[in-house]
Amino acid sequence: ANLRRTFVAVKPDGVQRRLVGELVGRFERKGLTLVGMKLASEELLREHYVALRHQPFYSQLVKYMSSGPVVAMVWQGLDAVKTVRAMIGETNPADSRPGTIRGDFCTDISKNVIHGSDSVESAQQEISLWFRPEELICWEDTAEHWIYG
Ligand code: DAT
Ligand code: MG
Repeated sequence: ANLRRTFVAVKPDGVQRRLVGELVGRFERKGLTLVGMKLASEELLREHYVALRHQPFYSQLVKYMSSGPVVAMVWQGLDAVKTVRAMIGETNPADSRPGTIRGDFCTDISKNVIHGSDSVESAQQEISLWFRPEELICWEDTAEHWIYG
């Protein structure tokens, strides 16, 4: 199976609005496997969004992302990068369908609750930026038989 890992972060607005449980619950119910999770508030954010450094909203973005703790996570599963992006919705909440995370929980592009890696390559980069190898736990998922064909 095409088991992949992806990096997800609940942004400071999601943490402040007590959405962490709801969002973790969605990924659990989907059948993804949690392999890493921690509360972080970091300088890593500049590096995390380095590809956007020339965008007009970059300084606003870094300020927002550093304004409180984020919950950094790694989720594993079949095509997990693509699956998580589909669950999150579009960058702009207004373009995100109801049922997606951004479609259900936010309205403003600059407070859009959650991050998910946009490609397998960026997932690998982001996971290694945010987590040390020993912080990622490989565990026997006893429900696997009920989730994969
Ligand atoms: P995504 O988070 O959907 O991967 P992105 O990587 O293009 O989107 O941008 C990162 C974040 O930057 C995004 O979640 C919110 C913010 N952002 C993007 N475009 C923006 C814009 N036009 N105005 C304000 N913030 C923006
Ligand atoms: Mg992105």
